[in-house]
Amino acid sequence: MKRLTLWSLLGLAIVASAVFVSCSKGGGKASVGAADAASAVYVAPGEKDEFYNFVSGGFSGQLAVYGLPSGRLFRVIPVFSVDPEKSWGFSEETKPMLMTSHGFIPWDDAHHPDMSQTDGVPDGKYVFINGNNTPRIARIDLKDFRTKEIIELPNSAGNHSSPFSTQNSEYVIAGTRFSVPIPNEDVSIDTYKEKFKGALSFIKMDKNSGAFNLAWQILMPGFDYDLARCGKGPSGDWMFYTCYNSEKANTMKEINASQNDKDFIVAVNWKKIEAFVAQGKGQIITSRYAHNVYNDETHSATSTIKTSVRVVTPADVPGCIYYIPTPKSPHGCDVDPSGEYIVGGGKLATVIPVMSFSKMIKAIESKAFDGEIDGISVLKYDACLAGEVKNPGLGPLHTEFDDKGNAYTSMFVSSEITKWSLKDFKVIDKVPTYYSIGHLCIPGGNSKKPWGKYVIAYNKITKDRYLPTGPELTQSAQLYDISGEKMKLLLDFPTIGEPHYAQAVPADLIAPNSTKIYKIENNKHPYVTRKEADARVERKGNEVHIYMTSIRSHFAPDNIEGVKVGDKVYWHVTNLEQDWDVPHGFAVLGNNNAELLIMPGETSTATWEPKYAGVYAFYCTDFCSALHQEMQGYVRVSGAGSSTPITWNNKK
Ligand code: K7E
Ligand code: CUA
Repeated sequence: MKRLTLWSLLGLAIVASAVFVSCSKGGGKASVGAADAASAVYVAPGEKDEFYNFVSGGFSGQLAVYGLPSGRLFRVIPVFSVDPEKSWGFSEETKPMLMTSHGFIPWDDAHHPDMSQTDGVPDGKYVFINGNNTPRIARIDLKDFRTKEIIELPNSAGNHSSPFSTQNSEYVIAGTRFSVPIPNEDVSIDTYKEKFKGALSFIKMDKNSGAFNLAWQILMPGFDYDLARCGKGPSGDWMFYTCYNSEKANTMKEINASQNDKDFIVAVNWKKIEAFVAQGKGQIITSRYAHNVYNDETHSATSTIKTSVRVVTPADVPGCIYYIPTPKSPHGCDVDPSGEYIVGGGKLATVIPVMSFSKMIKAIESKAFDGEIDGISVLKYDACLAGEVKNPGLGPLHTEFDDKGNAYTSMFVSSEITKWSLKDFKVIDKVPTYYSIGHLCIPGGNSKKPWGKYVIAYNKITKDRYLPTGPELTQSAQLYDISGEKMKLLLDFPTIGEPHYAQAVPADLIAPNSTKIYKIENNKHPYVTRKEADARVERKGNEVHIYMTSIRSHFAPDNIEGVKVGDKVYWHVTNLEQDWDVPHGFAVLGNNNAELLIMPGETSTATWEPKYAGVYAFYCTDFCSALHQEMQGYVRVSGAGSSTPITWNNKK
């Protein structure tokens, strides 16, 4: 009952803080003059932004790309979603990317973009992001800003403490927020305490190709593994996960998972476990999961169902896993640039606990234990504690770091960012956010080398900040200057979906490597048409394959006859352009799919099953030239029993 009261109070505090700040309009001393702020974020026409910002779309399943400091939206990358604009999940080539062991799933809840790293510094190659609901991890290639791989995670549910890269992207790491029976089977939920386990997954990444491979899973006690972070520098061999529900409650978690005064940060020595696994330790168990890979040469994805995974239990890997007690259901788990401090965001705690990696190692060596849980030693809190940040605000969640020895923690309940020093753990500054900040991001702020110029707040509620759009308002980001002692609010900008975590890096890490075209001679699509003279139509039973080309400003062929009702028509359209930024589109009347939007040198396929006899128009959907309106054609559909032969022409 007491906990319930606490939560109710926190709920009131959210409302109170929102009302309070909404009355104070603009944030008082925290904001600079409007003209100064405007010039600080102004990117003049023709100029480019200094940073890319990759922001999770939350329940949109997508990843948004903004420029900083302008806050301009450049691109929405479909990941765990279908996107009619880009035909993602609609074209034959991309459908396999959304396959899972449960079939085609065109949606997920994407929270945590993380970037590949080299020596602890973001390297601009890949962004990883989690699907929370049907556990998946995606890899997005920053050469062409496309999702190239999605791996499903078996034995997981609520893939939230994911994905986080080790300091050389040897592994991308994922953890389950909801424990489940492993193997999952038809058992009473009351068997939670005995049967349910929390899987922590280690996905090996090939540094050259980026290819994923689910290397092993650790079957942990049935807690809720909430967030995670890899160590760096001295702690580079370790992973840290916050967990709550050490009560192992399976009902009324709001109360029952908030009983213990402390939950844990789990410290895992992945390097040692890797060595154990290399000796064949652990066990291969049956588990079904999809592994989807997009091939840059065939411009097509394949989906494979895998049937087993290696699992290890803590008992298999002695000396590799420890619990560090951490106050009150911690959420965020963040490691400072030196790799020495691990910050827990105890969302119900009144302080921010900061753990010391070197003290943790000493505590392990001197066996400063406080008992054990399921065979895992619990370290003494005081033996690992570096210090506590006092009076940081209410509801600490996530922490990022600058390059001057400071940390910035988001305060969900009191809607503010608190800046504090890693030297003495004293609060230096606070600024209000509008409202209910979740994650925050500093360019490189989770790495060894932050580019500490800005902090961006990602907020859950915007109330009166924007023009109203009915009951649902946009969620938003706010950009603050952190180059001085005091944080200064510069800009609000709306975001897509619900922004959780984000990554930001200097533009010159990515922009120079950006793909301009796909070379037509490298196109190995099975239905490619490399030149207009090869354009044709082939019937195979009731399948009709149209080998079509597009180039400014016509399709070949553009008149087709001989399709019949009952046929399945595949439009394989190759864009012959070899010029940057000249896509062509394709759409045909009555198509149950989306348009195709085909990049230079790419082949893409729309499937069409015409229902009625008649003549149908098709056209290019992308205004590609002065004669774009002429980029059009007709297909004749005859009755099911007709004998109209397949013919086509290549009129220009
Ligand atoms: Cu704090 Cu899903 Cu990272 Cu959102 S989580 S806020
Ligand atoms: Cu091609 Cu419009």
